[in-house]
Amino acid sequence: MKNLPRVAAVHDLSCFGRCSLTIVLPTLAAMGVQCCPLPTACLSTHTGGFTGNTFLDLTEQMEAIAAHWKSLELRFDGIYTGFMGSRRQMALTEDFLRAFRRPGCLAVVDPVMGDHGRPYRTYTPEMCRAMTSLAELADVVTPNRTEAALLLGVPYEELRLDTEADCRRWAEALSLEGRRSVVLTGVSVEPGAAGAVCFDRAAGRTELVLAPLAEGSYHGTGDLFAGVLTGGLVKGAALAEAAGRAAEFVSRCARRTREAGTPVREGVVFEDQLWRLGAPAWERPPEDAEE
Ligand code: PXL
Repeated sequence: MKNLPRVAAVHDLSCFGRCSLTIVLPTLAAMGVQCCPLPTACLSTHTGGFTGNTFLDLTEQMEAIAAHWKSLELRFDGIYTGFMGSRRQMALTEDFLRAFRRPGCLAVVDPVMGDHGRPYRTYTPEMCRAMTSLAELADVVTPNRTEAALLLGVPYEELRLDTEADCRRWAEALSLEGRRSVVLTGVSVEPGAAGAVCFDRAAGRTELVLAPLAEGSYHGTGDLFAGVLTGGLVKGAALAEAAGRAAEFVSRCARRTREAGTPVREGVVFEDQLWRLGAPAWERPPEDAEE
């Protein structure tokens, strides 16, 4: 049997309130991808909707873990980066990408910086500049509208995603002249649908992927989207196919969360939907097909 694809996930561990590693680890595992966390920080909760959270900075551990992994000559099929606790962590993550990136290893940078037009509470302008520099090393970036505006240095109000032409224009503007692929989320160009616009550098094509619009906005949906996207890409899916699957899954989980009526800050409910990400019966090895 083939080895599973292996992804290093540079992200925080927020112990309550679904986001980052509490989403990414189970999601990648459900997709049949080995996820190796490189934790940036340990928090009692995420920083959106909770106050008084603890914050243990793991910058030094990041360096030590990366050094040990280097001595073990570990290889990854993908490196996925998300929430960062400090500017120094972004520089370390750049070093990590340079050290572990080999031909065939895909770097997905989710430039986590903010939402709804505002940077997150812990993100300074300096950190946003460092994230822009980290994102320049990516094969694929996955900004939301707020993050796209920060990456491009344009006012949030100017970066509108209401028409297909607008979506294409901004996705292509984020591609660094075609050097990186872009999945710009938060696109809503037709009633009742939401999704992403994808610029695929390999195909030189820009495509919209849409899923049924789910009312409400829950923590962790960006991390869930980027996790499913990364899993799909390291398993060999084309960009728009992986993004379409991610949009569909996030939409389904958001609808399910609304039905459950859980508080927004507790995050998107996804655990009982993970089975949907598993291999379909026709892709399972014959000895498992009956199970
Ligand atoms: O989902 C993004 C995210 C990740 N990690 C932490 C956060 C947030 C958003 O608020 O606070 C710690």
